[in-house]
Amino acid sequence: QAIGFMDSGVGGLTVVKQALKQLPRETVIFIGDQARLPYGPRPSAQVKDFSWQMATFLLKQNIKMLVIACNTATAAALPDLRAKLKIPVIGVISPGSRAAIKASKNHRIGVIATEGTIRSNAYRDAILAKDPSATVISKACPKFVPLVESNEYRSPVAKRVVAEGLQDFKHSGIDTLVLGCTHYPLLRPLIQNVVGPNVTLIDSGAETVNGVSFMLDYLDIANTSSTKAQPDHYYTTGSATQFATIAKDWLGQPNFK
Ligand code: DGN
Repeated sequence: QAIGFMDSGVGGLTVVKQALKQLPRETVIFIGDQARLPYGPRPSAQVKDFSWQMATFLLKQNIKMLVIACNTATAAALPDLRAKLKIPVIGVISPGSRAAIKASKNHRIGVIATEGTIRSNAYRDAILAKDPSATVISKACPKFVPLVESNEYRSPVAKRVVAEGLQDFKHSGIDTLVLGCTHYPLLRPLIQNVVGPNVTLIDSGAETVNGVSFMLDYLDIANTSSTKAQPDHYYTTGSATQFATIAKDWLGQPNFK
């Protein structure tokens, strides 16, 4: 049985990349809802609806675990999906918050994400629940996702947009910045360049996959044979060509269907 990953677009591939590295025997089935992207500005009820539709699609492929590889969908739909599904459901916000608290020495943590995630206060609440002494400085960066989806994430335009988006953090004193949208790790070099080398960037993907690995062991559902039980599959509701270009660049050469 496979592990299902879902995102509004290609961002979830940053989580898949970690899964391919850390869990090479597990089969990945991924869906990106590029036709209806971005999720960030949409009302939470609609994101919940779309998330349910993607989860239903993945369930039909007989997945054993669902990873919501999208912060916006995690903020809007995690409790709902957990209540409705019989398989374990893992989101990216708790793991990202945990990693940020672990990394921060001065308890000043920045969070960048979509409008939907920032509006939900999910990161602030999760960080403060684990570290009440933390100061959380949040900023929505709605211009970042389109840069990634249009495959412009290394362009001079991206450099300018990222610099403008992160202005607020210049004198904020943060030592840790959460990339609270799964698209943002593709902009990582540009983001690091703006905030400087002393700020630790948190990519919740790696931490989320640690959680997936733990759950697989804990529930005794890891694939124990030496190879994948079936090939990985990647689906998009949008343009397969556009998806494939970014996926190839980011992941290497996955099998597409
Ligand atoms: N990748 C999604 C996230 O982590 O929030 C959001 C992208 C979007 O739809 N704006």
